[in-house]
Amino acid sequence: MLGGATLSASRAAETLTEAKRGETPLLVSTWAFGKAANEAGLKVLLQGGSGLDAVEQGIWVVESSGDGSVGLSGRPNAAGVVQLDACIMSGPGHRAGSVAGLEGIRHPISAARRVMEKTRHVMLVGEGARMFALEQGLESVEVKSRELYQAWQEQHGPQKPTPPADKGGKSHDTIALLVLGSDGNIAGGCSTSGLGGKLPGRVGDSPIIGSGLYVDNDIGAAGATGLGENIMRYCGSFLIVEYMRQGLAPTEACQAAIQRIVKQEGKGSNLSVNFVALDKLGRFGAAGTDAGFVFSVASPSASRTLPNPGSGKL
Ligand code: SD4
Repeated sequence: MLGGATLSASRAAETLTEAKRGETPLLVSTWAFGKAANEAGLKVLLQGGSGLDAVEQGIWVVESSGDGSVGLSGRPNAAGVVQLDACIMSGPGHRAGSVAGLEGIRHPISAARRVMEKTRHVMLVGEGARMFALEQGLESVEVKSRELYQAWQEQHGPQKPTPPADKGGKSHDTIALLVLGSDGNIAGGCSTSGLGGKLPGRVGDSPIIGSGLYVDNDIGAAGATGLGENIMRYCGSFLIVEYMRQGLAPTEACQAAIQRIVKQEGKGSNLSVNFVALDKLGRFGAAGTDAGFVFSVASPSASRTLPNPGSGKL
């Protein structure tokens, strides 16, 4: 029994073999801004680029769009500093790279990709991540975090302030972009400025492999947006991929993960937990607790933004 979804091994196998194979390449991403990201990624793929190129260049579009929740124009933390989180994952080789609390770098997704490709590590944070990104020649802007932190500490003291309680309003948004290539390989990425007004140093789900993003080249991928604290305690994206491994279709898997979270957190909570997913067969799906959550899907025949299928039975 998994989050209300019971599936025998034979039914799971049946589901996978009988399911209709979807069109590829396929790109699935969070929110309406994902549409432009998908289209940029699709163009990269159709011109012969890799899945990782599609993820990176698709996410660039949102990181440089002036959106208030991704990239340098994103939401500042309690001290007035924009700290960015991003990760990337490649199905072949099960590789991943991630940065968190990164300041002043235009494209955190590129920093994450460089961590994956140029280091023997998976995750770099804070000043180390920034130094690495600068060494890699990534585009940057001056950071003023030290002065801003000092002013903030003088005003509040280092321990006291807590970020404003998030009730799932418009204080956050994240791009998670999943790609299934025509070669059957899967890649994904995630980028955000995180929760507005967060405590300095707070890291959400987005750069955490398995929470904000997860890719398994044999099964599929999932990505998250919402209140990180309610996603990362459940390894949300990993959970969805595991549900798909057991035979659930992408939307069912997203809903099963939400049910699992709701069971623990209580039905009355305003959870702000939203997911997108795709599987190896080219099927896609999503589910979210936010009424306003939408997701975007592109393939060579269509590029659309679709409504939230809902969170299943709450
Ligand atoms: C975070 N999950 O930092 C991110 C924010 C987000 O829609 O996704 N907002 O908690």
